[in-house]
Amino acid sequence: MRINIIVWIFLGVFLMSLSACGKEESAPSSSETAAVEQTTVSEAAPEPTPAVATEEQSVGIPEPEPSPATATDGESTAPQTHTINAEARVFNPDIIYIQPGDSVSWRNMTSHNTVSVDGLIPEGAQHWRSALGENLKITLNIEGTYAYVCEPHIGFGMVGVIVVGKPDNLEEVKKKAGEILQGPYRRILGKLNKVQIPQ
Ligand SMILES: [Cu+2]
Repeated sequence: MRINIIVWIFLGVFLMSLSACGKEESAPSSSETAAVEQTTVSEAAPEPTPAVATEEQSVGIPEPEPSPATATDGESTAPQTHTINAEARVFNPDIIYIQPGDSVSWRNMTSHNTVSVDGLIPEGAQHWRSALGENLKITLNIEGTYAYVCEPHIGFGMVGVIVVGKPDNLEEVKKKAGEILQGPYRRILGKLNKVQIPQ
C-alpha cells in the first residue's frame, strides 16, 4: 500500500512538472509573437520618416522665393543723379549722401574744377580730375567716403565730400587726412568731421 501511494505521488509530481514545462514553453511562444508584432510595427514606422523628409524639402523650396522679392525691392530704387553746384568759392551741397550706382554731376563749373584727393577715397575706387570749367559727371559704385577739392580755390576752402552708401572708410579717411594733408588741404578735415553716417 505504501509503495502504491509513493508511486502515485511520484506520478502526480511528474505530471505537474510536465504541465509546468508546457506552460513555460507556451509563454515564450506568445512573447515571440509579440516580438514579431513589434518588428512589424518597427518596420512600418520608417514610412512616416520619408514623409517628414518630403515636408522638409517642400519647406526648403519656398525659401529662395523671398530673396528674389528682396532683390526686386533693391532694384526698384533706380540710380539717381545728384547735382553739385559751384557757387563763388564753395560747392553746394558741400557734403552729399548718395547710394552706390548713383551719379554726381557738377554744374556751373566755370573757373572751377573737381579733383579727388589721393588716399581719401575708398580702396579700389577710381580717381577723377576734371578740366577747368568742365561740368563733370561721374558714377560711383563703391561705398565709402570720397574727398575732393577745387584746386584754384582750395585756399578758400572750396572742398567737398561725397558719401556713398554707408561709409566704412570714414574713420580711416579722417585719420589719413590728418596725416597726409598739408596747408590749405587741411580744410578737408573740417568737412570730414561734419559727415554723419547714414542710418
Ligand atoms: Cu573753385
